[in-house]
Amino acid sequence: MHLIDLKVEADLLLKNKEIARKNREFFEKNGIKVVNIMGAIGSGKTTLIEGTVKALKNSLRIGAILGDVAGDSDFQRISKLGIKAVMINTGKECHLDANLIYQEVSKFHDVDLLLIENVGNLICPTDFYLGEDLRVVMVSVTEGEDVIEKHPEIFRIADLIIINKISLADAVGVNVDRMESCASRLSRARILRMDLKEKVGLEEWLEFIRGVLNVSGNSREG
Ligand SMILES: Nc1nc2c(ncn2[C@@H]2O[C@H](COP(=O)(O)OP(=O)(O)OP(=O)(O)O)[C@@H](O)[C@H]2O)c(=O)[nH]1
Ligand SMILES: [Mg+2]
Repeated sequence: MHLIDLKVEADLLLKNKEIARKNREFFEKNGIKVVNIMGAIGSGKTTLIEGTVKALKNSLRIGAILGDVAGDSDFQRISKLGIKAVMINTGKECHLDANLIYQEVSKFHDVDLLLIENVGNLICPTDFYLGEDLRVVMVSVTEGEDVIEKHPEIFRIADLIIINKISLADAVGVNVDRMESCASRLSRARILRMDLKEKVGLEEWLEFIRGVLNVSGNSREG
């Protein structure tokens, strides 16, 4: 990379950090807990948000931001659950950035929990802090046993790593133990095995977000 490119990249990341700090201030001022869900294309990020919203929407005010390069299918899936949702199409960019989130945050001033689905890939979102409380990185067994090993950086910044679709592991010839030990070599994050189709791991996930984000699932029953 040329020196001038490195300078442009450093400036961009610095600017992103500044705006993420503003997002952070907004979230803290309004008591909003924010989860940035990153992960591989098709690994189950939107399905996880659907499961979370269905389980918690009667006890918490939940909002969602759905990031995709193009299209509104994730937005449609989440909107029809009756929560506040916004779609961000990034066009040629393969990640959300703090400024894109900043444009939308005021719409979520009255939520308890904001779930952000980042653009599906395991590279670009790594460097772009959005002001979130928790970073989740999701992969599924169908991306192959070596998917974690090939994308170390994003797993290093994760607070929680999810390995989804585990009931398909035998069918695709993947050893989940090996995926998990690779993740634990890279990161001290908790690792959750999941299969959203079979409802495996969803309860643990719900407990995790209640606990780590210190939100009580019983505070707004009704
Ligand atoms: N068998 C199986 N299929 C799953 C599971 N979780 C999600 N899926 C399916 O996998 C496909 C992709 O799931 P999504 O939730 O849309 O994945 P995503 O990560 O949001 O995908 P992008 O937004 O395109 O990156 C859908 O057809 C889901 O129904 C699972 O645990 N097991
Ligand atoms: Mg999705």
